[in-house]
Amino acid sequence: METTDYKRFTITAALPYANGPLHIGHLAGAYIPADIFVRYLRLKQKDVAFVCGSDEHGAAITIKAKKEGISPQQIIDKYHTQIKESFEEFGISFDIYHRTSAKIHHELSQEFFLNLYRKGEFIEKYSEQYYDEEYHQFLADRYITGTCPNCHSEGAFGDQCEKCGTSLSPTDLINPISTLSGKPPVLKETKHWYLPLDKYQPWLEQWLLEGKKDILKPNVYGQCSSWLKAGLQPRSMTRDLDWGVDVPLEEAEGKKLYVWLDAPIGYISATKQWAQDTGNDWEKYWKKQANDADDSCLIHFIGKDNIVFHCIIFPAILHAHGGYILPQNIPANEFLNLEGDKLSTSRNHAVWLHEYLGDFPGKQDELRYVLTSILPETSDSEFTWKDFQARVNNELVAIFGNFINRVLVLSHKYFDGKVMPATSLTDKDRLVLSELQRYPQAISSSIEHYRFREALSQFMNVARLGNKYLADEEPWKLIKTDEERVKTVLNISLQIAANLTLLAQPFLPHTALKLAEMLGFYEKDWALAGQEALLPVGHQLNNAQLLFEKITDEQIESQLQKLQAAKASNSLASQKKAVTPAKENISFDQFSAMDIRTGKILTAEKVAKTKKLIKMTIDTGIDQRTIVSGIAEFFNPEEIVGKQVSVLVNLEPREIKGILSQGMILMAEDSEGRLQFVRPAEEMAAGSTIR
Ligand code: B3M
Ligand code: ZN
Repeated sequence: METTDYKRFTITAALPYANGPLHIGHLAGAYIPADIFVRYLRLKQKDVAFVCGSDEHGAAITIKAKKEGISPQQIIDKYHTQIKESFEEFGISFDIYHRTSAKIHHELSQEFFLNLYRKGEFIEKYSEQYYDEEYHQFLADRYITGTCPNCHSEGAFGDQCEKCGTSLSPTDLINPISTLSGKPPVLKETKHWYLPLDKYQPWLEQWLLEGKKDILKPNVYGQCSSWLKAGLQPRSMTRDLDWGVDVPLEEAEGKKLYVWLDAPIGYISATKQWAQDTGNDWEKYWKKQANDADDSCLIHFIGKDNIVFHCIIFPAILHAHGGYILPQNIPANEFLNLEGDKLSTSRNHAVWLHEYLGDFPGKQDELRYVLTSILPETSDSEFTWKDFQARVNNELVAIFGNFINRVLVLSHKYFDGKVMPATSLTDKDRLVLSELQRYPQAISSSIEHYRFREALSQFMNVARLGNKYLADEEPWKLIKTDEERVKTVLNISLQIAANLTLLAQPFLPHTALKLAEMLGFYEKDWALAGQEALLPVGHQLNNAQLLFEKITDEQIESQLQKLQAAKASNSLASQKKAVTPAKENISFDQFSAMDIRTGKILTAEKVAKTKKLIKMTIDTGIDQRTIVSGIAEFFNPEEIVGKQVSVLVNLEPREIKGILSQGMILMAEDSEGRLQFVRPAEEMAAGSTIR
């Protein structure tokens, strides 16, 4: 069954975590594709429920709350509002933007859990988990850090090492530390309820790999088949956390539902809330109907990092619960990068939607247009400000805007803004009109196959068609000699403009509205697209308004500087972040007891069988002595002979690898652990006092 054979659609877009503002990667990942698709379905007169909302549970929220020193509730209230506003500003036309902290969501999630629990679907298992005795709390993966067993770098998390990417479980970490108390956690027994994904494997292989082989995008299919080939394992659906949906069992006091159990149920609870608010029946959009043909077509728009949850875990839960429809397709996008680097919230390497609107007020559609042109539909793609400027100026302004402006201005100039009759069509006219008829079907096909970049370029071909036709016919010259011809040329151009008003709605909703007002044409039925008489003779046009303005070099330059500034402050912040805190104060007497002198390295050699040690003979001005230092990873012995150094000469001698080392050479160590000699700026005689 083709997508648009369905009468009703349930369209979901991934619930963004309410732990930060939205950036262009969010729009390009799930939300612009979903919005184009939904606006198109509505133009096809389909019955659509388009639902989304804030994902307000899980460690993503509690970690942010800890970082900002406020409560999780304050975090979600702050960012839920900001995210909702950003979606509205950019015309992402949800029927409801809900939130998973709502009571209706907690109740539905608990109903799902109890339904599976009472059927005995869950495996109940005890396991040992890290527990922070000072905070009396079990630790979620992200709350435990330690040394990565794979690359031995510090700061690996309980679920993943961000340095080498290895996915870990907390007990893999070397020297684990709780990020709450800063102390080593203890292992404590705890009980959880596991979803037996292995039990559903045969059904998933049939429903997903067999049934959707020709439907899923290759990037989605590939990820699913590798997950299934690796063999599904039971996955815990509960956590020891103090934030989330309570596990509805007496014995589960203090336990919460795993965020990826409750979050997708958020699509259903949002639909329930919407139905309550609008007098609709939510079950039509989620429950299996008496007659399969009446089932709603469920499509999840997501980014590639959510594929397993939407293709495997959530369908398994719906299947185990029973009575629910299953997703017809999950057209996940890949990732968008920015100026050659990954988008990053933590490094502030992003184009934040609320900031974009501050810098480019009223230019939502320009960003929608450029992002749609570069959607990461089959592979990661790249946003650059230069490309943004080029596409706006060379396509929107120079083609689409130019065409509309000309045909409106000339219609007002020559015929008081009225649509004139088209008489005695030339072959060229007929060719243009037959071209015009072809595009709506081409755009439909691209949209229905989730190829939105292609759909947009087909749309722009209609603008190109009009722009070229008007430029070739040159009505501003003809008007002197053949007014009838000009009437025909402008009539045909206006029919193209009216088509653009219809066809623009999925992609550029704000522009479509402006166009509708200028033309006095407010149709919202895709079936009309391609027709050559959408504007009847005599129809009165309204005044022309500028659709797009050029983006200036200065505007682009300031955006690039903003990114540079973020990068610079990041590196400074990372240095500040890595600075070890100051030690306890000492008295002046304690300091003056140290005798530090200038010295010179006379000889240097590596200490055998060690990675870090160099043995040196130092001229301290007082004497020549042997000192051993751990600097071999940063300096070659031959390169330091003759160099000036600062030496603590009254340090008690100590034996290092059998060598008596008499003193210490002062080194500076940066946040990356790199070493540099500390020495006076100018050469000084050995034995000079440093104080
Ligand atoms: N909150 C988004 C993410 O992984 C996640 C999606 C939930 S969709 C039910 O960034
Ligand atoms: Zn690692």
